[in-house]
Amino acid sequence: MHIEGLAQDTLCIHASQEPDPTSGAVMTPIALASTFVQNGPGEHKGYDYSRAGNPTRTALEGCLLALEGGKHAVAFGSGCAATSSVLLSLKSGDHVLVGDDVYGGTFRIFDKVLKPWGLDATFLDMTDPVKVRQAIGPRTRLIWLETPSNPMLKIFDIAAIAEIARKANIPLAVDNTFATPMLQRPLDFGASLVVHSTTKYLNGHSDVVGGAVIASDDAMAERLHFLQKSLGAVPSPFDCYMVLRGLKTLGVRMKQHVHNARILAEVLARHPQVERVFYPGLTSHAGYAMAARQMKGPGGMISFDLKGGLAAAVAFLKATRIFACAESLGGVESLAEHPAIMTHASLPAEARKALGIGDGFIRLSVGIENVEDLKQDLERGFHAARNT
Ligand code: P1T
Repeated sequence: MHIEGLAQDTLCIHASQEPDPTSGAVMTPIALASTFVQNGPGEHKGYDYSRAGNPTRTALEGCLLALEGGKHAVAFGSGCAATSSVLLSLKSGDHVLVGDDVYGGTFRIFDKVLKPWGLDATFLDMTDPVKVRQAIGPRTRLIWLETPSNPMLKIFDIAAIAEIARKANIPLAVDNTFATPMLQRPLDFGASLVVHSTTKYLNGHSDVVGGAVIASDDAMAERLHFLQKSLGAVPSPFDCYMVLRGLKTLGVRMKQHVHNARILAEVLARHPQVERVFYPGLTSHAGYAMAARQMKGPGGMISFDLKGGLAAAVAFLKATRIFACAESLGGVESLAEHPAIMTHASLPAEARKALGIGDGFIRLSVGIENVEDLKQDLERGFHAARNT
């Protein structure tokens, strides 16, 4: 199908998902084979061994690249595998500028895995792009950021930072997991790479762990394909199928996530037990104007500071019935978690403190349930927190 000119919602359902030419099956087949027959040595139909390439994976990669507006997409077995593979395209002695607020597992890759190998990283609040330019050193080979960031929901100006990166001849990688291509396409703003944990909104049903990188540049993509094949952190054909299946409803899901999150953020902002709310759709949020410029909606993630510290936060997280206390995000079901103890435990205590991830800090992944039910559920949490 010619996809030029088709809208994002249509691409989710049709891009790279042609009916199977051999049977006419409307849904993409799951090619479980680990190896592919060759007419003679090196004579094959484009696939030789499933780690190097797989038809179901190709279909997923095609859909992701259509959605992000890239030239190449490379799928991985997890978001962390996608992140690691991008970083392994660098070498010992190189330096990376990293947004100061990233997923705890991403921080851990920099701090505990690649620092001992000689990859140097500086974590920096990128709200002011001038500071990014000033922090670029002679060994800086990559700029990496999340926007909205995890878990503070900071918004960084992708176009301004991409322009700084371009002038310095350094690629900019944007982890677009929180926004998804439905709300923000970093390559359109000049980023070179988009990274995803497909575990989250892209799959959308909390039943797959996966990742992907979408690139605008041939050489970078070639290197990533090489790393995908060489390191072998590839997704299974079944998981590729699952993400493709989830992607079909990404458009409608994101609309509902945003709808519900907007309403809940307002409820939290007015609540007497809430100290502060972090949601890019609230006018009180530091990144509100920037989010309105570069995003089509402020997303489905909200963080807030609950009054009463750890005891109140634990009581809250134990009391909600619809918001399950669990790590991860982006599924149809609502989740709540405590970043200091859960997703961001691998950050040093001082780094968490500097960011504002305290004992009463709670992160919500707002699902697509009925919003009145979600409101009542939050009130259940507040009620329990009051009694601590
Ligand atoms: O879990 P995995 O698929 O490996 O993805 C890692 C990852 C990468 N980037 C961002 C922005 C993420 O949020 C994550 C994973 N995050 C969680 C599990 C979480 O609860 O925040």
